[in-house]
Amino acid sequence: MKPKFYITTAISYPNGTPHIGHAYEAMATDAIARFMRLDGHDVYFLTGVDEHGLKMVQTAEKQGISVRELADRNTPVFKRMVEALGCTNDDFIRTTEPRHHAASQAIWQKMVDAGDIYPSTYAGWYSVRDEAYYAETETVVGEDGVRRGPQGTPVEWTEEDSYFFRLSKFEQPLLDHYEKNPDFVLPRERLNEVRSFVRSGLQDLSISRTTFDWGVKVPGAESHVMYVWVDALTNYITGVGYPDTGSESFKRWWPADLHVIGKDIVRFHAVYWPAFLMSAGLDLPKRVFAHGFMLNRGEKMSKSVGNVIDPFDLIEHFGRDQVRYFFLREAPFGQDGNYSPEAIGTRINADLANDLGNLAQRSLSMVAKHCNAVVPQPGELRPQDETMLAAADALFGKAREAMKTQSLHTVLAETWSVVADANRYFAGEEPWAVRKTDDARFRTILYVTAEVLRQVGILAQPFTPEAAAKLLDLVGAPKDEREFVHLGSGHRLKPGAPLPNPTAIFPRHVEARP
Ligand code: ME8
Repeated sequence: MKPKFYITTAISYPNGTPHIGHAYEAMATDAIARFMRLDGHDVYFLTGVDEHGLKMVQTAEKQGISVRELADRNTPVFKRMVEALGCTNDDFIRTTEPRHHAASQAIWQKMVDAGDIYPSTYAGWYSVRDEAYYAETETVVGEDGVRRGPQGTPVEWTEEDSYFFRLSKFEQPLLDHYEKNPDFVLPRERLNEVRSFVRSGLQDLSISRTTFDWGVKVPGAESHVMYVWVDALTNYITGVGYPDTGSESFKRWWPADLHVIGKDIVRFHAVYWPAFLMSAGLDLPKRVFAHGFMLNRGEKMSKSVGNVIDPFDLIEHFGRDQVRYFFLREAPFGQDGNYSPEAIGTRINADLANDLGNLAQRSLSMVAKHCNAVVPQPGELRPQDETMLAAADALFGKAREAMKTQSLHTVLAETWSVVADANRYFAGEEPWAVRKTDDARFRTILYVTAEVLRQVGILAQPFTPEAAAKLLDLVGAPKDEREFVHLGSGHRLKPGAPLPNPTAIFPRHVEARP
């Protein structure tokens, strides 16, 4: 039986349409899911939307519609975005679904049974935009007189009857868990932040609201709805069949292997979520990876600045694979990155159209024209051929090593460095000149180039799935030999295999503005 890998994105608030940050997270998670599948894992990939919370309530009020209508209007757009990006998710969860209410009530009950939930009154600061409670010491009053939380969003004073979760009880267990599992949160800096937050002392957490009724009802206290983060985090277990912990699905997939989230919501995933799970007697996820923010030329996207770019426009303008490649290559995964239409256009032209696309086009056209459109028979290999093939054969080890810490950009950088080697090799060997004097050598150069392209194609599949499939067709890689076990020297291209007519895999992108 294959090893399992359960991976999730955060679930987005559908209080508006999706932005590039949502798209970034979805494509990165999809690339990891595809990588793990190609690397022999049985993968379950969950994404979805977080439809409860005060932010949804307030947005609906502003728009003069019901919260349900707001969710029904935007959720399908998130679903379409995930499809437009080519995501291979197995499920798309909405937190308003009955299965999710049942799961949230069940985990709540477990926490009650453990003695970790008690009624009291909350009085403190709340940020609607972050859907987060902050200690007074975490807030500051700005020059404009507005009090803001640590993420810069306004907070409002909130006082109401509320149930509390005994978060304070989990201070030491959490610290012990971080100590024993130093890769529980990556990148490492994020774990350090979390650790110092926990060390500074955990207050019990207000986990229900009584001033609005949009949410999951608290079992046995119908006037309370759960604090949105209690039910939102629970989506990760709803998605695999909770509360039926005896089900095949739950036993197979839980605990999650990887939660991919943005750096602004680490506290919820690395403090609250493991504490809820410990209280409920459930296993903890193996890892939380916090990616950075995608900034438009260094600035945060905002409607008022007018720099919000619609993911659908980008995909339509540049192409799905191109957008995926750009975002996953441009910024180290885990750090902030910048994008602009110019930067996307430049990268597409340089890496995809020129480096990979041209090499494939030039070499395979020669094969089509001069080698009867079959994989050429190589002659004896020279040292430079061996070196070139060895670089391609070494790729898989490097990629797998990089993926152990979700270093997506490293996988791409290593792969494209072999593409650069192959360009140097091809230019240096001058097959167009050699053809006139030494046909066997000519075929060898083309064979080696095609074999390098095969391995590059296999490794590019998680990132640029359509173009990679096309490249693999063009070099004659059998359809059932495109997984990572087929990388390296054991599955070289078979001389004589027929090849289709070479067509461009990545068109050059001339105009840079969407
Ligand atoms: O936080 N760049 O939802 P959300 C990169 N519902 N990532 C970004 C980003 C940007 N500019 N802006 C947001 C929520 N994100 C909760 C999650 S999970 C149980 C509940 C990321 O719609 C953000 O960090 O505000 C988060 O991981 C995801 O997009 C959804 O953000």
